[in-house]
Amino acid sequence: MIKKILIANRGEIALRIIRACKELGIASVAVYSHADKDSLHVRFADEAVCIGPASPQKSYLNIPSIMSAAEITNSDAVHPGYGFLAENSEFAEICEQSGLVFIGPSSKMISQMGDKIFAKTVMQNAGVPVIPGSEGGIESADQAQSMAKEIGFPVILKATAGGGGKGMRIVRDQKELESAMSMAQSEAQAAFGNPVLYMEKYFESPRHIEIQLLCDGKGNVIALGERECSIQRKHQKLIEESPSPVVDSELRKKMFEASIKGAKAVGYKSAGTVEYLLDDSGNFYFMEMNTRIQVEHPVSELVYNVDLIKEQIKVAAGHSLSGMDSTPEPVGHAIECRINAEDPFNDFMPSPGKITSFHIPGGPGIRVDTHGYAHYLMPPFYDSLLAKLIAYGHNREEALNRMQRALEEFIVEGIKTTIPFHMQVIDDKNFRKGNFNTHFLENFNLKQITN
Ligand code: MV4
Repeated sequence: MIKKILIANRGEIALRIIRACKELGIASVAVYSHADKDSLHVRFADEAVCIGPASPQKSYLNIPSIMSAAEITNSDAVHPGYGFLAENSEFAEICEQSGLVFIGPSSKMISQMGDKIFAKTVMQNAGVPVIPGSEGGIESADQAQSMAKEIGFPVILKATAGGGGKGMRIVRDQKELESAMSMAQSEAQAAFGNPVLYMEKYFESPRHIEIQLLCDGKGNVIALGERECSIQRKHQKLIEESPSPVVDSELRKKMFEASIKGAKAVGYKSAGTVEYLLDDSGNFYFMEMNTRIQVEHPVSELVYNVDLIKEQIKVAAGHSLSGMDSTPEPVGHAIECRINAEDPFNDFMPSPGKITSFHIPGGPGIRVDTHGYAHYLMPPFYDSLLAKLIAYGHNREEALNRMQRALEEFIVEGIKTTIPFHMQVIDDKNFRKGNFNTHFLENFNLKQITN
């Protein structure tokens, strides 16, 4: 039984978790930094505890402060959201040791999947297709040269402690390899405290497709479709949708089978996501597994008619998923635009500050997850996500048409946002046709508009 959840996060995801708690009859505790004292998560939670100054290191990443807040409020579980401590195995371990339910997988699972080489190896052993490349880490420049010769250029170097694109290097021929290796190693050491790299065949124009899983840790695994996440910029996703315009029921079935096999092999529990690259021939390859709830979870919720946060809390409380269809069919189409406080006409520069006017769209098929409101001061200390605008339709075209009109209804004044950028992408011929890959935004010609 979970009676009170401390939410170790802020922003829209903290609100999202509070909503799930209310629907389940569970009390919620917000934690907040000095910069967030006027935030909606503080107002909507049943209780709120200040955990430190604005700096993330001193507040949302401050484990002793968060543990104290859990103790004084008599919380019996912690929901980490995404980012911050969500994939910090030490935090999960401290929760486990203090008898607090960490709403996520075990600390051991987080550290195992956090080691990308280990994750690839266990998935490969479970029969999941993985990106061809080194087995294990790279141990020397000589070894790297012979590996690259075997794999064939171009190759990509990745940090085993990385993920999401940090510390990666594409290497196109053997004379670049040694210097690329030493640069990637230093970057990895600086960013993650671990210099170990692995090597993969570099795919020139893949799609990024991920499978949403929900697992009860008792052997029941449900696959809640794929998300198409190819529209990204500097490894930040900007638009996600489900289903993918290129995944048919045959490919979906294969991706489900692989993902379920992998999750069962590692004994996964909680919500999780398996990331794949998909090539032009319809082959998919495991890249990494995310052990958290993700920003883009709402598109899966809409097409599978499920509340992923409530389900995540229920399995953490020991509920079983037995008797449920492990591969349900998608109904309709959902697409999400991330509305960031950034200036798309100035290299997506962050645009924090006071929101002077705020009007959210509505009507059929529209969902907005946001912590914004009129007169809210968007702080400069955290990520720039202000709102997730999600459109649902019977099919992709209806979802896109709803998205377009909802973007037109959305009013945010006082700061710059990515709304005008999204309007142009949703209008793009190739985007409309579903004809894009991970390089779409590199080649996208954003029309300068001033207002
Ligand atoms: C790749 C890849 C091609 N081949 N791996 C990994 C993290 C994700 N955010 C991007 N990643 C990629 N991994 C192999 N084997 C292409 C990407 C990738 C990418 C890589 C470098 C620069 C920009 C990129 C944009 C999208 C995807």
